[in-house]
Amino acid sequence: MFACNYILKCHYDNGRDNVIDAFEYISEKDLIALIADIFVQNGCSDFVASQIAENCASAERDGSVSHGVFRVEGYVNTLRSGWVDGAAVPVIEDKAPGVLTVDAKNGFAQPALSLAREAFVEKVQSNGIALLTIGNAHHFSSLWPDILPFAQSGLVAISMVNSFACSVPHGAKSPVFGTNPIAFAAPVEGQPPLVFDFATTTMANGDVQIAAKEGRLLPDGTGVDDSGNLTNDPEAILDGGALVPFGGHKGSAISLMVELLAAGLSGGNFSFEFDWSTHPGAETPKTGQIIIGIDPSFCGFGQGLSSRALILMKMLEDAGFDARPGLRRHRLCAERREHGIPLKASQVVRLRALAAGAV
Ligand code: NDP
Ligand code: PYC
Repeated sequence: MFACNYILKCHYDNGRDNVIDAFEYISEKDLIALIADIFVQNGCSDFVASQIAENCASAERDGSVSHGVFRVEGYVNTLRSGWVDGAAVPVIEDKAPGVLTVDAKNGFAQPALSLAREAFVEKVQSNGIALLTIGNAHHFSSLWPDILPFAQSGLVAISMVNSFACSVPHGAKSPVFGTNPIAFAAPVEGQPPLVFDFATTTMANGDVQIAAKEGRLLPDGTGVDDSGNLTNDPEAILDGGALVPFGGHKGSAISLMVELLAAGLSGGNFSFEFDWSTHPGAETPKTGQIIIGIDPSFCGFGQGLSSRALILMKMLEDAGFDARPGLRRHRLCAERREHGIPLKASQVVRLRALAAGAV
């Protein structure tokens, strides 16, 4: 454990400091080990526990708070409910030169991807393009950790996953879609890959939950209440209400595409199709994921994609664009690998109690 702990203080005009919360810096390695212990305690195989723990810790490390340590409790509740199989052994099938399918056997998507990754990359590199589908799977995290490694080895990747019915399609009356994220990663010559990854709703459900916990209102138009009226109250969205797709009918159509590709192609459930009420405590959607991989060396007129990407990135910089998606995460990752990951002391106490089997 890193020794470097500190207290976050709030400075007031009267010159006195009020303590808001104590923070503790924990190394990535220690955080992965702590979370993996928790998952093993709750029925995961060592392999699955290490995969999910690594994923969860990397989300926290790179500032994806809605899918980092905050989600550990949700994984635990789900494992305890028996909704997911923490020791599932995925079945991988080579269906065509450009198609690999995985049945995650009611387990988590990340270990399934990990087992299929090498064979999938071979397909992408021999075929120029390939599709990986992962069905019967639980994805409860950010998508960018799934696809970043492809771009780091010169490939382009696009991934989509559907979740649970908590988004009302544009013009509809009740939720049908999930928050349905899309992620994209591409190599940029001499620079970290370009990566974006976001929900196709106004906000991820995880961020709505965090706002509700912290008593914060959301931006206008984030969702609807149980009568279908627009609301910025996270409690109303979570309690019988729903989110809405970003960008009106345009985001709604993209969310529809994610349902069709992620669930329709993988054989997983659409976001409205599964009933987890039989497993109280279950929080992980049982749906599907796809990844499309492209090897740019098969395309273009000789100049590689990553050098073309660099030209575009330079043009964007010249145009005053300073918010290239992915750069914030790469920066945080580098900083926190050096100095550790800051967690609230209360979070660390809770993680240790879970790992000790005390709660
Ligand atoms: P955000 O709205 O925070 O958007 C994240 C993306 O947009 C990142 O690529 C980020 O780049 C980029 N970005 C953010 N702000 C700006 C800006 N001002 N200018 C330019 N780029 C910007 O994401 P969401 O809250 O919608 O999603 C959060 C996470 O939740 C995602 O990782 C997603 O995969 C996950 N999720 C998972 C679900 C599941 O079923 N498993 C369901 C829904 C969401 P940067 O990386 O540099 O910050
Ligand atoms: O934050 O919307 C979300 C989400 C759904 C499933 C996992 N994360």
